[in-house]
Amino acid sequence: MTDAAPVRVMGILNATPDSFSDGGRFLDPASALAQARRMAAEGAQILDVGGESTRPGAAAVEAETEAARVVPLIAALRAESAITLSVDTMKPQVARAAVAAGADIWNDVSALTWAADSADVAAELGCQVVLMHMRGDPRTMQAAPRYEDVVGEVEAFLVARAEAAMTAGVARERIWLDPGIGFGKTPAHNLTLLAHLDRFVALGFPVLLGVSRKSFIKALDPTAQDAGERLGGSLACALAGARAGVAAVRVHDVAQTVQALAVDRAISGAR
Ligand code: HH2
Repeated sequence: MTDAAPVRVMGILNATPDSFSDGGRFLDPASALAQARRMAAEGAQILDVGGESTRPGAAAVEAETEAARVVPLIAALRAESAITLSVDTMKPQVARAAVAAGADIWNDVSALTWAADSADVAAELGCQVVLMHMRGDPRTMQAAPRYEDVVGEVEAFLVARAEAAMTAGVARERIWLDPGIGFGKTPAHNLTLLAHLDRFVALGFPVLLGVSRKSFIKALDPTAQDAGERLGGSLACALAGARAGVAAVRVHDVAQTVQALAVDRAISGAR
């Protein structure tokens, strides 16, 4: 039997016109709600609702526009379900409104660096917080990223951001870490991080891994030019995460990921 907790699956719901893989599909509230229900039925334990794309080169969105995309959706989901809800935003004012509407987690790809008061707001909200590593910002991050030691540098950044959050008053047990696959990294950097996920797990915080359909997969399979053709690579990464002990994987393809993780876990349990 395996004794580690099963990996949780976080379903991605992008209420945006321009996300790299599902942009425009769930901007309309009825289709967003239908997708959320589908992902919950398929076994997602967390839903991550975003209103601003963070794909390389994405345009920034005003807080009011972003809040208008995500807050009514979070309120509607909270009214009908007890599922854990996460809001994917860098902006404290959007996080504040989302938590008031029922979000449990603030997933911040800027690791509470986007605004001067981000860490204070996170402490005040008392929600869980995901601190993700990114180099630069989404507009600039893929311009020739360089590291001497990508694992060590990402690790040092995440430890520093966790300390800053705790200094501001965020409780240790509310903090998650995420190495930020694809955020200011070459395909080789992403693979090195994926090969050393145990280093992040060893820091003692739950680790979130977001790899689903990301473009580094096409560096390994040039036929996978479209994001929708990267399921196999996404599942391989999810299994690597599970074996390294991550707490959750953030995915577009919930049913397939739940099945792959269940089979992998059953094989481990049969040893
Ligand atoms: N990746 C994306 C967005 N948010 N959050 C965390 N914690 N970790 C990630 O790896 C991560 C994230 C990018 O993926 P997606 O939401 O599908 O696309 P877009 O940013 O274009 O909306």
